[in-house]
Amino acid sequence: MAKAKKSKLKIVKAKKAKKPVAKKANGLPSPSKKPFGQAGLALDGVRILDFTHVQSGPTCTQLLAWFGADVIKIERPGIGDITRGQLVDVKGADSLYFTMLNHNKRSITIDSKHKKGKEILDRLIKECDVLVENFAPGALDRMGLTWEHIHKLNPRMIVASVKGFGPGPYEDCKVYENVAQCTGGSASTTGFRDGPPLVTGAQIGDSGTGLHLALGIVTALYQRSRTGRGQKVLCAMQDGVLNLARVKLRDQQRLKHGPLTEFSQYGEGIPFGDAVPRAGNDSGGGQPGRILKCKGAPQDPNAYIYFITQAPVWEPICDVIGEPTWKTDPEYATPKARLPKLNQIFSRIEQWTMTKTKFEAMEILNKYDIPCGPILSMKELAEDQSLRKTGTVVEVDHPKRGKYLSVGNPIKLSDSISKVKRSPLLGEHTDEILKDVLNYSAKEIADIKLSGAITAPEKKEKAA
Ligand code: CAO
Repeated sequence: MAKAKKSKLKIVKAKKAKKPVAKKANGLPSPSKKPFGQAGLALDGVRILDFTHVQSGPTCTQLLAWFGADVIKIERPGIGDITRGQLVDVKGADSLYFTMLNHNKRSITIDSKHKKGKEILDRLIKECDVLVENFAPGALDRMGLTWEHIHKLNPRMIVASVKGFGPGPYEDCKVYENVAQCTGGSASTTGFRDGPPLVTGAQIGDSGTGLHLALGIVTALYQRSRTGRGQKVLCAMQDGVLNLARVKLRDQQRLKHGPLTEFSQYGEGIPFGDAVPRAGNDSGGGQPGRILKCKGAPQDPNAYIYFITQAPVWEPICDVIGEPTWKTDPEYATPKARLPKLNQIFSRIEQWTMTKTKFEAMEILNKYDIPCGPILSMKELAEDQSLRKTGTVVEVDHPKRGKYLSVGNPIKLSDSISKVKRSPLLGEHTDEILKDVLNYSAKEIADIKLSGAITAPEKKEKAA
């Protein structure tokens, strides 16, 4: 692992990591005496050269930073990650797009095409454990940072990349979120049967692939602890989306053996084609489910609840909705008998849900273990106190924009601290990294500044 050095963010605390684990009399480690999530930093001592931008790569390196890796984000002088200036809400401040994807990182500006910039990057490669990038295909090589070059400088280096596609006909294409959703099988299976394909709001192409990449990186680090060798890690966005849509590939194969009986269209007598159709809000788990109106709908666009008619709780469902005879009536008593009547059954259940708010319905149904979930708006999630308590929604303070909300680390480790720290300003840690990580002297740093390798062109003119 890279040597831990001092940083203003104090992400790396090498001393703590080296403390021996307390042993019980039988020689086995004792559980930590610290409260949940306070015992240390899981990735303490891991240093990441973060060459990522936009969303997919930054999602990955933010997760690693939350677990305690020292993430050094390389940005283009004067410009930085393009998202700093995208969807700006507070003039003069980094956008929420950027701040919410780059917590706990340090920022250094380096022109990677400048001779001196290349020299700095080479020194960073020797000091880091992992290089993460999501440039367009070939861009890293064009900077001179080929796998061979990197591996020669640091054979332990793991080089992790997000690309739109894996090797194949589209491997040279640039890809954004919705392109990945469309090419990974999500869009063709999302939406209603009689409408066009739909993309989802969850960023399964970008953030989903970033998550996959983070797993690839920690797995490669684990393997390196045995082999001593770095390796390449590649996550293609198309592959990531397809992985998340795997139940639809399941259904594609089931189609050969007959209609998909849990789909509404089966009950409506509409024949299936040769590809998995869009299922609307039908549940994909084999237990029929729908989104139903609650009190306040449709004026309130989120007064809805997801309701699953799970077979084991069919009897309580009948009691709750006031149809006790359906428990024994052969027309309704078995899942098979119900399949052709799902529209009628759900419309009866909706008559009941419309008499309750989504929260009242949730409370009643949960007493009987009837699976359901209110449709929560972003406003409701932002105000949810239980999510604040667990750190899943956090308030962060930023010197230029003030307080804002973010999603914290959704992965909770009982022994690892996961404190969310604000994103860095562009180049905020340039001097600190040159000095503390790369051991450049004050004179060398001054020369580097004059060279134009770490400053934007207009600043270079002023200095000259
Ligand atoms: N110094 C100098 N040049 C730099 C630099 C730095 N610090 N950082 C980046 N650049 C240069 C790159 O070298 C590249 O130059 P060349 O084209 O001359 O090689 C140039 O900036 C643009 O890089 P790019 O092609 O990656 O960026 P783009 O805005 O044109 O494309 C994107 C963006 C996302 C479509 C593309 O990067 C991509 O397809 N990435 C892989 C898939 C991916 O992650 N998509 C998710 C996007 S949303 O999360």
